[in-house]
Amino acid sequence: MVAVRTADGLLQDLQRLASDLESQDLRSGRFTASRTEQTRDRLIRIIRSYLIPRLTNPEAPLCVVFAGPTGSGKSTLINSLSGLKVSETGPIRPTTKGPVILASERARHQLENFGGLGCEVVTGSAPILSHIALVDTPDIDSMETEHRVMAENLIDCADVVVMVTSALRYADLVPWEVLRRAMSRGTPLIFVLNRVTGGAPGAMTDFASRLSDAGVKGDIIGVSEHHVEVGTHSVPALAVRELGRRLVGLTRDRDRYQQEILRRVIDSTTTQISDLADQVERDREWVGDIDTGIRAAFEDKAQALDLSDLVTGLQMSEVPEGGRLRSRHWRRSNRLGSRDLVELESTLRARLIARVESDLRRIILRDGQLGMIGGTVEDAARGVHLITGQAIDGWFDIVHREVDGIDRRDRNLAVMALISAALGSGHPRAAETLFGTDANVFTERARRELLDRLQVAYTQTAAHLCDSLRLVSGEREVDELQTRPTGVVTRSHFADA
Ligand SMILES: Nc1nc2c(ncn2[C@@H]2O[C@H](COP(=O)(O)OP(=O)(O)OP(=O)(O)O)[C@@H](O)[C@H]2O)c(=O)[nH]1
Ligand SMILES: [Mg+2]
Repeated sequence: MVAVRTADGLLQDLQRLASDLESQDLRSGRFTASRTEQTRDRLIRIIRSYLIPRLTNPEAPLCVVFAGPTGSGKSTLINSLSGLKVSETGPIRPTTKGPVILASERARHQLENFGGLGCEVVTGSAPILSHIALVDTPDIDSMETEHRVMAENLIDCADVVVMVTSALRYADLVPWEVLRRAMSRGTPLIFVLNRVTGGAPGAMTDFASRLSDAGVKGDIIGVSEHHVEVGTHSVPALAVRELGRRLVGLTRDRDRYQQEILRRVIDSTTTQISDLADQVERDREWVGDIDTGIRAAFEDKAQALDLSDLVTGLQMSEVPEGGRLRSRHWRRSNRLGSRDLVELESTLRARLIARVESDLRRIILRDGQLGMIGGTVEDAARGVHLITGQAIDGWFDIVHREVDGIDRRDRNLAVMALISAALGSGHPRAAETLFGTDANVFTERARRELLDRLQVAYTQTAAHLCDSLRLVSGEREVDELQTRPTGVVTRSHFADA
């Protein structure tokens, strides 16, 4: 009888930990989101699909997950260990496309949802199945992302991982990433070097030194090359005897073994949760710095805004000084049509937008940290068009209102003279001729109004850029995720360990 003894409340603590992970918004910005979320999803899966079922259902068989590259012989080994044709094998790669589990009939219902995946469970009465379930996985080196993800999910819920590598191709096919991932969870690993032939006696030692060079620990079992029986898709029982013995050996002191694995997985999972919480805090600080940096840089640019050359080359720079302007003849022959004014305003509008946009690009290029946000720049540039465009249109409205008191026939000219004077160009006396002695007041007011509006546009552009980076800085607490794991570890000190 298997009985995993743990302190009261461990299960509830794990449930809460999983809920904490699920409910926290761990994103700190567009560029940190997916990495953090992937880690979080994996830790939730380990708690919900491995630890909690293991604790609530201690009698479930020990799950041995066979993983490895396509064609390494996983399905053939599983068929051979069980003496049945369970899993399709074959020359067409990859052959196994979904999880197939071989178990005793008694354990069927506990395994249909193994690893949170719908699994095909095939039952049999081979002795090895009395305490063990053999889990066949799709290839881990798959071109099919779906296969790889499935295999990774299954490995995350294993009590033991059997990593199968073919002696024919192992040199370039050791899946280091997957191995490290399996080890990071605390799962015991057994390596099978499959299809070892008499012609390559050094393969086992060579394989062993490759693993140890990479800091990977685990027993290695060699399985010799044999003829595969056509009907059963298996090699003779003799070939897998040592592997079978080793696996059955694990179930002898099942209680102790199970507790040891649980403890290892709890330790590694809780450590990773604390690390994740720390990482999220660091990410948040980092994005907080970016956020502050962006806003400060836009503020600086807004303060240093220079409008002096904006009207260069435009017709408005030719507004003459008072004497000629006073001449009715000149005014008649140079009367500004409203279409000319619209054209002039639209050129000026484009120049102002281009100025803010070029400041935006300069800020982003100057900041190395922002180099990675490429696509966001275009998004923010579109924001500049909208924000700055609105600011300038509002300004034009004001300028038009300022000339209300002027003779209707001279209004377009007055708008131009005011714009020109506000931007520091044209003859100051031109404005004076049209606006009288208050010309300075009009000019200064228009100038201030434009600068204020542009400053707001800079602030809004900075906010828009920060928004499009989806920066989430420091407010939300990850305290729960930093403290609760410690409680879980304390409780996981089993009564009889
Ligand atoms: N001669 C010989 N052929 C083998 C042996 N083991 C596996 N094979 C053959 O190698 C091919 C691949 O074996 P599978 O068991 O399907 O490999 P797999 O790891 O399950 O592959 P996927 O399901 O694609 O991930 C099949 O054609 C097997 O018949 C062996 O010991 N000797
Ligand atoms: Mg297979």
